[in-house]
Formats: sequence, structure tokens, C-alpha cells
Amino acid sequence: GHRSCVLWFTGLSGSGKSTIANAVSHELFRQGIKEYVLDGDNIRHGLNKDLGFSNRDRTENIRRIGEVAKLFVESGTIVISAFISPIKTDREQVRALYPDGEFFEIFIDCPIEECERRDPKELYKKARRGEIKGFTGIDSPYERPEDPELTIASHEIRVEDAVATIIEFLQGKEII
Ligand code: GGZ
Repeated sequence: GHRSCVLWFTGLSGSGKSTIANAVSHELFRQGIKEYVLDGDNIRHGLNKDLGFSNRDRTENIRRIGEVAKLFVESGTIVISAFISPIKTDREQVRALYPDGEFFEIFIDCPIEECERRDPKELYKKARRGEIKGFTGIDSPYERPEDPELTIASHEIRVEDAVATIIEFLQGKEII
């Protein structure tokens, strides 16, 4: 058996949140553990398609995701959420929905220079040109977590090592 919880990833666009989230998801699935990834593909295209990227909309985006994640946790699932969640108070509001030991903030820490070098969707390029306004890290803030449960330096380690670190973390917390 396992306990349910949220692994709340936070980090810049291009930092590796979705890649690592999906890799952790695969490993948990392989171990027979009920898990689910919440990310832009299943949330921003559906439930939250009325929301954009103003500070206000981001706050509402994160609030709803926190509530949805709570429903999954109540169903016995380990939830991995992969959103920038740039505002510290928004993350704190989500944390406050959970009892101790059910919410873990995982900082996917990658220098913006590296995110911008990767730029898989050329969004940084567009933001630099002024074609996207309010892009996180360019002209919209990213507030780094001050006391995350775990920090993954995603530019320094391989995805498989990030997965191993997170699995060991879950074992240490007696979640799995
Ligand atoms: C940041 C943006 C923006 C702006 C579109 N700022 O790399 P991606 O493409 O796939 O991930 C980014 C995603 C961010 O959505 P989140 O729901 O994670 O953001 S937040 O937590 O702040 O609500 C990026 C794309 O959407 N994107 N415009 N202006 N990222």
C-alpha cells in the first residue's frame, strides 16, 4: 500500500517540470502505485481554459488546481502537479488545504539562461521580441520557494536521477 499526497512541482517554463513529472509518474505506475499528473495539457486546456496569464488568472489557476489535487488525494492517489506557480502566496494557499505530510513542494531549479537556451516552444524568443507579454522570468515574476521540501537542480542531473531522488524522498516520508 501507499499513502496519498501531492508532489507540487514549481519552476520556470522549460525547467523540466513536465518531463520529470511524467518520468516519476511512469515509475510509480511501474511500482503499481495509483498516481496522476496534473499539467497544462489536462487542466489549462479543459477546466481552466477560461484563464490566461495575468497575475489574477494565474492565482485562480493555481487555486483550482490545488482543489482538484485535493480531490485526487482524497481518492487515494499520489498527485504530481506541474505548473509554474510563480507566486509564493498562491503556493502557500494551496499548502494550507492539506494536513501536514500530504503536500510537498518540489522546486525544479533551472537557471533561466538554460531554460531560455532550451526554449522548446520558442516562447522565450517570442517574449524577448515582445510578442508575448508577461512571460514568467522575463517580464513577470517568479518567486523562488524559500523552504521547499525538495530541490531538483534539473540542469545538473539526468531525468532518471531526478526520479530516483523523488522516489527516495517518498520512501523517506513513508509515502511509498
Ligand atoms: C509563462 C506561459 C505564458 C506566460 C503561455 N508565462 O513551457 P510551457 O508553455 O509548456 O509552460 C508554460 C505554461 C505555463 O502555464 P502554467 O499554468 O504552468 O502557469 S502558471 O502556474 O503561472 O499559471 C508556457 C505557457 O504556459 N505560457 N504564456 N505569459 N508561461
